Amino acid sequence: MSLIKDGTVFILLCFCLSNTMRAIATTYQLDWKIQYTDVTRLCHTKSLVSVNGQFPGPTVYVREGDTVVVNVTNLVSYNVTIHWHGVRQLMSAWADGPAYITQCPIQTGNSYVHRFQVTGQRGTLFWHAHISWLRATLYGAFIIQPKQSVNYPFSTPTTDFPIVLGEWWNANVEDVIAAALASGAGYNISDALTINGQPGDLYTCSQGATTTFNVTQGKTYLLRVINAAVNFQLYFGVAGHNLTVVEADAEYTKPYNTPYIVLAPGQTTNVLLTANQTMGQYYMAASVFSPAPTGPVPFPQTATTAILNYVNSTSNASSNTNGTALGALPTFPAYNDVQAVGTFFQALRSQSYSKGYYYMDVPQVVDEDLFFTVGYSLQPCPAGSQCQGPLGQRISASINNVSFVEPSISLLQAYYNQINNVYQADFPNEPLIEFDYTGTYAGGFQTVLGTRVKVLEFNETVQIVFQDTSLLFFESHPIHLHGQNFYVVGSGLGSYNASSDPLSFNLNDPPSRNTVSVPSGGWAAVRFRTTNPGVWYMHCHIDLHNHGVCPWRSL
Ligand SMILES: *[C@@H]1O[C@H](CO)[C@@H](O)[C@H](O)[C@H]1NC(C)=O
Ligand SMILES: *[C@@H]1O[C@H](CO)[C@@H](O)[C@H](O)[C@H]1NC(C)=O
Ligand SMILES: *[C@@H]1O[C@H](CO)[C@@H](O)[C@H](O)[C@H]1NC(C)=O
Ligand SMILES: *[C@@H]1O[C@H](CO)[C@@H](O)[C@H](O)[C@H]1NC(C)=O
Ligand SMILES: *[C@@H]1O[C@H](CO)[C@@H](O)[C@H](O)[C@H]1NC(C)=O
Ligand SMILES: *[C@@H]1O[C@H](CO)[C@@H](O)[C@H](O)[C@H]1NC(C)=O
Ligand SMILES: *[C@@H]1O[C@H](CO)[C@@H](O)[C@H](O)[C@H]1NC(C)=O
Ligand SMILES: *[C@@H]1O[C@H](CO)[C@@H](O)[C@H](O)[C@H]1NC(C)=O
Ligand SMILES: *[C@@H]1O[C@H](CO)[C@@H](O)[C@H](O)[C@H]1NC(C)=O
Ligand SMILES: *[C@@H]1O[C@H](CO)[C@@H](O)[C@H](O)[C@H]1NC(C)=O
Ligand SMILES: *[C@@H]1O[C@H](CO)[C@@H](O)[C@H](O)[C@H]1NC(C)=O
Ligand SMILES: *[C@@H]1O[C@H](CO)[C@@H](O)[C@H](O)[C@H]1NC(C)=O
Ligand SMILES: [Cu+2]
Repeated sequence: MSLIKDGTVFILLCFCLSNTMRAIATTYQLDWKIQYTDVTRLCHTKSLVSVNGQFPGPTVYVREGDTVVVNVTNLVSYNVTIHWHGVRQLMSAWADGPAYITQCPIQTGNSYVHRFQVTGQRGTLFWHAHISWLRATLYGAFIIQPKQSVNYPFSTPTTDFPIVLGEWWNANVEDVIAAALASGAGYNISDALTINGQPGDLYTCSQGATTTFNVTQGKTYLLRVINAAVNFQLYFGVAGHNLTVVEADAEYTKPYNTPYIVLAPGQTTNVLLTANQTMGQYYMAASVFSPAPTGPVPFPQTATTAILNYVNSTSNASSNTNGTALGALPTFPAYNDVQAVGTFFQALRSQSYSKGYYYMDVPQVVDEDLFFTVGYSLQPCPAGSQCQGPLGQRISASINNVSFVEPSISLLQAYYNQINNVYQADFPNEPLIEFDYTGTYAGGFQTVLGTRVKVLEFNETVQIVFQDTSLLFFESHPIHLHGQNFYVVGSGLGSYNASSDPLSFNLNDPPSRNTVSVPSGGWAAVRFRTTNPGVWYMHCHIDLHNHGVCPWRSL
């Protein structure tokens, strides 16, 4: 079966590719065994795919400038790869990890050594599997501390808490996606959302195990929030407390005070929390933002929770449930509040930090001007199968009407060794057929299948406008770029207007991100300079749109 995805791939030409390292600070040597381990949630025990038997996987702490060497050995029956999400992989494309883009999958019994230097970034990222749906259980935090000589651009917090948001299926996730692909029927949504692997108090069989974070009254904490969910954008907040956003996707932001944050899958956000409320226990929670406007959409309805627990360090007594707030959840906008989510994302601003190591390079002039429609489409049923999507077909996803077909060897290998007929370097710069992208659509729903890449020269400035389309229905697609961040210079609802919208672009202090949440029924514009030679995948981080067809929701 061919895999039909909404991704494309950039190839940056320059120098020769190399995976050798520059001057070494500390080198971390990690030995990761991909193995089965039994885990019980919601009173269901299953054997899941883990790193070294840990679920969620290990948190990797490094410092900017460090070198990381990870020997990944596959001891399970699935093909596996591991991706370092948001890590720039400067001159180390071979270590990036997406299957069939920069490497062939690691087959059972084999090992693959990732070697890369963490350079020019600091903050919270994560790692996850990058093949099929294995990242549902193969994920963990990747935390880059600033260089020893450099302070945060905010008061140093008392301590930090990685808060990794995820999804739990009682079933084997590979069976879930395989069933969806084989039948063409809808996929089974997850049974729970999780915080650090735990569903929390609102889910059955989960109360005793709810993640608890102890705090001391008056102190300030850094919450490193990571959306490692497979298919959903999430709201996150803490009852009775405001959050101050200070970093997103491992780039500092200007401090932004807000009662809640929003993260697309693939996004990370650091927030400061001051524990200055009455002694007690307070729920932190995450719940789904899903803007599809065509009626109720399937998503986990119950919020995942963890507990912020004020502890009296004098008496060592936990405040337990006597606090006033336990029971109250943080307040979020409606599950489909596109406006509120847009307001949140648009409020983020880069923090230019002038202590000699951080610079901003927002392209003021554009060499490559690209316009990419992102959206749903349909594919015929595979021969002999029954599809239950719209018009008796199956839903797929595409960019500029091209659905990405996985090659059989990695594109980086094909590029590096000049192997022909693996990909075509003709990805369209704009849709071949112009239409009213957010208006009524009367054309065909099928796409062009292909392994088509866009080739960019080194040190070019690139603008990409991502335009959601009305094909089938609107969606907020989180588009993720490997290899480097981009600046999100603008966004809006409706169809992008190339003459009026650029006038309101923020070319001064836009946030630098690796994943942009394209507004549902709207557009987002990003700019970047091509700084990193390699082959870099760009795709929607809703895995359903990045794995084969997605024949879910019928209309
Ligand atoms: C990686 O780990 C495997 C399994 O333990 C081992 O056989 C292999 O030699 C290791 N590779 C390197 C380069 O250390
Ligand atoms: C695993 O990867 C190998 C090498 O790319 C490929 O030949 C094989 O078909 C893959 N297996 C599955 C189950 O996808
Ligand atoms: C999906 O859910 C249905 C209904 O609960 C169940 O019968 C089926 O076994 C599930 N499929 C998988 C692959 O978990
Ligand atoms: C949160 O911030 C809002 C707006 O600045 C303010 O009105 C509110 O009192 C704050 N809440 C807390 C708990 O600090
Ligand atoms: C708690 O701390 C926040 C952030 O510093 C501040 O905005 C808020 O006013 C404080 N609230 C109280 C009750 O002190
Ligand atoms: C902590 O416990 C001590 C001893 O019981 C008590 O005197 C103090 O008031 C408590 N502090 C807070 C903030 O509750
Ligand atoms: C509180 O716990 C700490 C660490 O366990 C211990 O050193 C300290 O003596 C305890 N204080 C009290 C008042 O029990
Ligand atoms: C939090 O504090 C309570 C009470 O002191 C203690 O029993 C518990 O082990 C602590 N939990 C964590 C995660 O540190
Ligand atoms: C909490 O309240 C219960 C019932 O009012 C009481 O028995 C218990 O001692 C209280 N615990 C604390 C730590 O104050
Ligand atoms: C996509 O391409 C197919 C095949 O050429 C065509 O039928 C369809 O109309 C195109 N759709 C769009 C939205 O351009
Ligand atoms: C990239 O281009 C800019 C502007 O043209 C130039 O200043 C800079 O030196 C170039 N950088 C490299 C690495 O070539
Ligand atoms: C785009 O904006 C310009 C300038 O405001 C306006 O004249 C034009 O009609 C707009 N185009 C569309 C398609 O709305
Ligand atoms: Cu998508």
